[in-house]
Amino acid sequence: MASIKILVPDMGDFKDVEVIEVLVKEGQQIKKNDSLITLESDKSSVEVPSTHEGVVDKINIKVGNKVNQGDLILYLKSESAAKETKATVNKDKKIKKKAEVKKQEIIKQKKIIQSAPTLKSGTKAASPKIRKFARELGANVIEIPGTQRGGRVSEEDVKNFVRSQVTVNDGKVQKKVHKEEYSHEDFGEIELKDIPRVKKLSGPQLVRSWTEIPHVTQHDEIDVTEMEQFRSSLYDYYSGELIKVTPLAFIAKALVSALKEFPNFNASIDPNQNKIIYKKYFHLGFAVDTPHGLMVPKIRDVDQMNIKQIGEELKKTSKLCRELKIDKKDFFGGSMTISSLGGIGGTFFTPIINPPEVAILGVGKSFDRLVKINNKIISRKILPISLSYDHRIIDGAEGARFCVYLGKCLGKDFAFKLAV
Ligand code: CAO
Repeated sequence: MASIKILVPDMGDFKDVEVIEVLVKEGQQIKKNDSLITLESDKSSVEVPSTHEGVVDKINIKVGNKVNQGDLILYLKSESAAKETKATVNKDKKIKKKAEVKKQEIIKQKKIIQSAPTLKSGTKAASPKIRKFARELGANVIEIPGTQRGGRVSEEDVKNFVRSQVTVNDGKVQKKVHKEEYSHEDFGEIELKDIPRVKKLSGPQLVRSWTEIPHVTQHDEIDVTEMEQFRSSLYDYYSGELIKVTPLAFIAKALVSALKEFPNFNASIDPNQNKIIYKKYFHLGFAVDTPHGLMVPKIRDVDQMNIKQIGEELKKTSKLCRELKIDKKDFFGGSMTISSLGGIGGTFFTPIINPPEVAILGVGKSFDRLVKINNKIISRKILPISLSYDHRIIDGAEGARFCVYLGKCLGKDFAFKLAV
């Protein structure tokens, strides 16, 4: 079996082109024309095919290397190569022709061939279509934060990025230039750190929500005195042990009830068909504070759970998030989100809707308030809530009714019913 060298072919004007992907492994059996490596210049990327079939013996190239015509890619053990020695001259011509065709293809179409999911830093995974789309909008795909698996860039990421880079002045689109009058170090010592990965991923989604959705936030207060008494009196029927559930489990149950009563809150807008999608399931999102940043996993079919099960599911899911063991799919497919800061503190805030959902319920920390009832001053437990909703789908009156309904669900007449 002959050992032959596979070299980088003629790439025309392309010099010092970066290897962004090695597509074969040592010991791998490959066919003629199988792609060996992907090269990427600032204009395009191209896969280099094998000139022979055989077994990859030794790879001489790494991701990140800069290569030119004639550089050694790998050694290939090939039976067919031995037979073909005589025809080498013709072969060379064919290879050159093939490389020439590739070159023309690159120049003419500027077509970018899909790059690998694992890339060295400084390069980005994106399909040829997305790269082309980004280029057409004047964006460099390398600068765009990708929200897909492995940081892959989607069309939506490109749009969000471009939107974040421009302002519209008198109908003219202008590139945003963030220029501070002074730099931070002019005022003292500073430290530069990378934005954590989770925050980088959630950033474009938050910008999209903030800039695209007309938010209205309705604040309200719910008297949860009886609910709280009931919560602290929950015992396991068999073991007699106290059941520890936080108010959030009750709030989740009440929210499901409200979603059934107000289907507009369990909906999404389909911008392509200009329609409203009504969801028949009740998968609630919960904002979870983790050391890596905010995550919003979904708990599925909350309508089929009792308070205790919701409490357990909440603990399990938030643990998975904090240990970065949560499945990516669990961040999608929600009905509505609850963002509870009740365990930390504070009252009202303006939660940002998590698209494609159309509403989010913010929950603050409950507090005691003295109120006059039947001429008596008594202490009641008050829960502050802040409901943000998409005004394109939900009217103010409906938002207010939703809050009133939630108040009833968590109020003295209904809290007990929620537990079953
Ligand atoms: N009022 C008063 N006390 C509350 C409360 C409320 N609304 N909500 C929770 N508490 C209490 C709990 O009962 C618990 O008390 P004990 O320690 O005595 O049992 C304590 O506060 C801590 O609760 P918790 O926060 O651990 O649990 P939770 O079920 O309420 O919340 C979770 C779980 C995962 C949502 C929460 O841990 C978390 O990460 N919250 C932050 C969410 C966030 O960052 N939101 C902002 C997103 S930006 O829009």
